[in-house]
Amino acid sequence: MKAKDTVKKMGMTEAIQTIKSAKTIALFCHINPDCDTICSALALKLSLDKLGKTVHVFCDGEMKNGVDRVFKSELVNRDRSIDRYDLCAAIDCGDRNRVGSYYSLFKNGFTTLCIDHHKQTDNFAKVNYVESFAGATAELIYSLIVKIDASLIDSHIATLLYTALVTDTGNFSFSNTGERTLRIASELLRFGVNNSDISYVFYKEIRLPVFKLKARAIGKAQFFENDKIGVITFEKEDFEATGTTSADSSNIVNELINISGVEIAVSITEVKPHSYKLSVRTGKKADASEIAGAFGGGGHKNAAGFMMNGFLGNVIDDVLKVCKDNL
Ligand SMILES: [Mn+2]
Repeated sequence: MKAKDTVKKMGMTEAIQTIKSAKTIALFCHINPDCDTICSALALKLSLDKLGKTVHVFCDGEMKNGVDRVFKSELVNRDRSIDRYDLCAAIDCGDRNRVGSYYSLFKNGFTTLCIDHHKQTDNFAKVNYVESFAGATAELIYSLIVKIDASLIDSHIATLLYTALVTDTGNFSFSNTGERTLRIASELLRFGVNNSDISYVFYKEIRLPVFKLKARAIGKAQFFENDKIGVITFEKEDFEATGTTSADSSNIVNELINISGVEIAVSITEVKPHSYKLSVRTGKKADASEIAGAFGGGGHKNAAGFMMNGFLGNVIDDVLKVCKDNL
């Protein structure tokens, strides 16, 4: 336990020093933002605002999939009144490309910081506070805020951090849910977080059009390699028939990985003609980040994503080859 504790604190002290000495701070979320990147950045912003710092949040991407339900989008500040921040911090970004179009602004900072929990991080910032075993970047953000001044945390900040924990750990069910994840979650509940509302919004509630999309997609799911690989596809006609958009397909792949015996589940969503967004979920054996990595994408061991172009049949063939090698 001692050795692991030493590793755990790597970068944290330096991260706190850089934050404390900066007056102007820009926080950068990753492209295709999820709750962890957005809620972590906003929780840090709202905390540092209380210390009188000027903190702007930048995000190259639209808020969707319920992210917009837990915070006010006007907090994501896209104004460019400051060219050079004292500190630029990338939140939940496993590599520099995840910062997206704001990367030039990021690297122009007097100093740069990366706060993250992804495995393939390339230490692209001057200071890197990275713990790949953390359940969510929000765990690191919580630890930072507590170290800076625990009294900064209020119910709104706690709700943001709790939401990030819930969504990045699959409602505390993925293997990345650690002892610390649950301890932090329990500490956050003391601030009046409505945990059952958050679980309902992200894990139970479904709109009727999305329910119909799900039924359609599940109806045409295909299975390969003795039913160890499941593939689900969403094409333009599926969205048109149900009154949904490609954003509505995001979590349906989880239905496939829950089938006993399925080791790899892939969802293939048409985002524009001949352009597909792929999401991979894996069971105990396969590594989703390796599969995504083969196509230039990234993620975690059990959940990863990437883009592919071409005809749907070829996309399925190409991804199946890599999946079979990973079984
Ligand atoms: Mn994350």
